[in-house]
Amino acid sequence: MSKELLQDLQWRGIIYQQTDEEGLQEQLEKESTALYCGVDPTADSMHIGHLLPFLTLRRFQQHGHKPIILVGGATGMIGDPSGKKQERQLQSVETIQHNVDCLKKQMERLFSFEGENGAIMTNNYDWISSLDMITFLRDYGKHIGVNYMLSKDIVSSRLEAGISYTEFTYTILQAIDFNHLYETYNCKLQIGGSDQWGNITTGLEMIRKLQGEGSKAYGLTIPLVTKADGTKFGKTESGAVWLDAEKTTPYEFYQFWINTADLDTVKYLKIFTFLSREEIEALEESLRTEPHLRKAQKALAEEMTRLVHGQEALDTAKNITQALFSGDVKSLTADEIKQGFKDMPSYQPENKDDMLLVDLLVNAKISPSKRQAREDITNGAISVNGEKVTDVQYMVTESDRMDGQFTIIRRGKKKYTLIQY
Ligand code: 485
Repeated sequence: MSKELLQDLQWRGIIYQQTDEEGLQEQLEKESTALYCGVDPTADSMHIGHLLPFLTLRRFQQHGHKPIILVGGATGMIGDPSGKKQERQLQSVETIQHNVDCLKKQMERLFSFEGENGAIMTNNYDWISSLDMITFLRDYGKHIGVNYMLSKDIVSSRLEAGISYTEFTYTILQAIDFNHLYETYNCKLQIGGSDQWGNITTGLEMIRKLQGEGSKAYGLTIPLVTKADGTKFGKTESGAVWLDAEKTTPYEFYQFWINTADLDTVKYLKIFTFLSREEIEALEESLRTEPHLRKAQKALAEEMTRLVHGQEALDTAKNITQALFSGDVKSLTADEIKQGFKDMPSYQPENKDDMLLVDLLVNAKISPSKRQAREDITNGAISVNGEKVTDVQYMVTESDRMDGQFTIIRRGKKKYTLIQY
């Protein structure tokens, strides 16, 4: 069973580095194994960059292993120097606590906590905050050599720019976590992004020292997600792609995935979705023989939106996409309009008076001049709430307001503007 799991992870391209490939294979075949991945509460939401290690935890869970999710209430107060060129700004205790609560809620949606191998949620504040200085130095610090720490890429790459004693110590805290979870849940494996290799191996060192040479634990890292065009994955013009629907609406989330380049789509289907090898290979074939249908991108966007936001939000996102594409926007609800038009041009008239469409087009900067506005109308380039208007005397009135507050103007095929009263 677990042979299949590791083979599947290999096929999907989810494995970057492993500390002991054969040992781990044996361990996973032998018994249901507890494994963990941690995240620090640096923000009140995860973004899609965080998703991959946690989806990987879920793949282990599907194969009978036990996932432990760790939210770093303590480590978040220190700041992981991994991958950071500069010292981090400390966050307030209140902010960190708020972020911990938000991240926990997001995790609850991603995992099943029921049954024998149900997920476990932990917070390292529970065991690290009560550690006193003397115990820290005698029981843990003593086992990790400074030379060993200095030799890690993370630290050596920061020596020139500078690194505080605080951030330098971070890796020991994460090592204490691994040892704690090893003792408490018999947790034998830690996974994380490739930047976590140093922290994971420090944990293995700590376990070896504290649990004896006979102890066995493993580390596995996941590659950084790349894009074929060389730009950074997970960013749009408006910033990171968040899992929180308030920050990135399900419609924007859906759009992000559906706009995946052909060259990246199969890779993302493999690493992010739970579609089977057969399903993904069929989509790959479709991408090759009928790319204009964008079946693979659609499947990717549907799977990811359903996974993170649920079926209902996916239906809404598809509805908005379809309406904006066909121009038939009349059926949209107020919530759908808000989501769909979040990043589109909008205009707020000074008052709610009736207005000549020509004037509205100019005021909202949809047409550059009155003359052009009249021309646009007579040419049939303008529609109001999805209906073409060709009368230059057309008055925009209360009856043109959807839900009493929105008028949607379209110029040409794609250029939408939202008039908000
Ligand atoms: O015991 C642990 C305590 C904290 C952490 C892990 C184990 C968090 C870790 N040090 C960290 O900083 N992770 C990043 C974060 O929190 O944003 C990212 C990693 C990325 C991937 C992701 O978390 O940079 O590679 O592991 C889940």
